[in-house]
Amino acid sequence: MQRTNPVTGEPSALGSGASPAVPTTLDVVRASDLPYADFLQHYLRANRPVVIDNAVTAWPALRKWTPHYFKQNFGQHPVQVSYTKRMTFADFADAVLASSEQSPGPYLFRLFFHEHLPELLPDLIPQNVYGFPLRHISPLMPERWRRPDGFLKLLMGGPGSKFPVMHYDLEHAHAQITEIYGEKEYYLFPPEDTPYLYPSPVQPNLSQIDQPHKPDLQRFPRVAQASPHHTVLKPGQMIFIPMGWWHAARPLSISISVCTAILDRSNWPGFVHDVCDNNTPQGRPFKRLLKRSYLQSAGAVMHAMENLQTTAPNLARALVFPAKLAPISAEVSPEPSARPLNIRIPTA
Ligand SMILES: O=C(O)CCC(=O)C(=O)O
Repeated sequence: MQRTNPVTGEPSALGSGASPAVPTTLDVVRASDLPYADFLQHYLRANRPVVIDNAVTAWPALRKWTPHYFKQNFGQHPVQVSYTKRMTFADFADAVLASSEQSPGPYLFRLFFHEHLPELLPDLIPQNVYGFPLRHISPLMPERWRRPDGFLKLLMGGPGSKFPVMHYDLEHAHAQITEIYGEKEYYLFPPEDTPYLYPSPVQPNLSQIDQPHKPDLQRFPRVAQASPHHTVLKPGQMIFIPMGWWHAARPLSISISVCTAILDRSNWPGFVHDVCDNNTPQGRPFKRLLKRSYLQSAGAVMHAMENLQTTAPNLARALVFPAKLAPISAEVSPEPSARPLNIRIPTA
């Protein structure tokens, strides 16, 4: 008898005698049952993915954003679709509307709001409290990573399209993606599955498996030993993707969502290692040492400020500066979305 993938219902890859493991369905937790402190403890700091239902309910974007809305209101605006592709929003929206499994259209993943379309920011207020970017906000962060919006960007595509490649995020970033319109499917794999996921020899955070929802087991037999996790994200839901977790995303219908990065004590050591050791050209050891020393000291100060706010909140409030140097939640931090940041996002 032919085996089928229990999620997609499609035939499993043939010929290897193995089939992909049955995906684990990701936990879905209602926002009303998940105080922010619990999210930090049970998911963010436990490096465990989760889907939060009703993470945002009041965003005007939930009522307004469709491909037609963007076409009518921003049609002539150029959009950076991918690293190499730019087109008008009208052409992009038409391509999304025409996208199908047989003839996939483009998938937008490089449109940073503050840089390209700050006019849309008021539609994302109030901010998603679970997507609070934490240390990205701190004035102690070097400018390159000081992003009170957590690198807020727009993701959009139609059926048949997909985020180009299964990957894990660089710099040990945690990610959160909030669905606004339509449905998008995610496959996630934990960091310990890396040996089974065929990392690219050139860029090891990218997998060579092109269709994680129905992997070709003849080309990629080891994937049968991996532990897929699965969900379909719906409007108002957010997925939290912890650092190092491989993820692949594909719209099941026309899908519009937004994405941010989160940096805190849980991913700080990995972040410091990546930005000081992994990405720095050889031959500048002194500069690297200075950068590492600065980030380690800044991390220690932020840690102390964060601890003070949780262990002695009244004292921290009276002192004022702990929340300024290292705000621990959206409650103690100003809304970032209301004002353009006037920043350039590095393209490399
Ligand atoms: O398209 C998606 O939902 C995934 C986005 C993502 O993984 C990324 O921007 O790194």
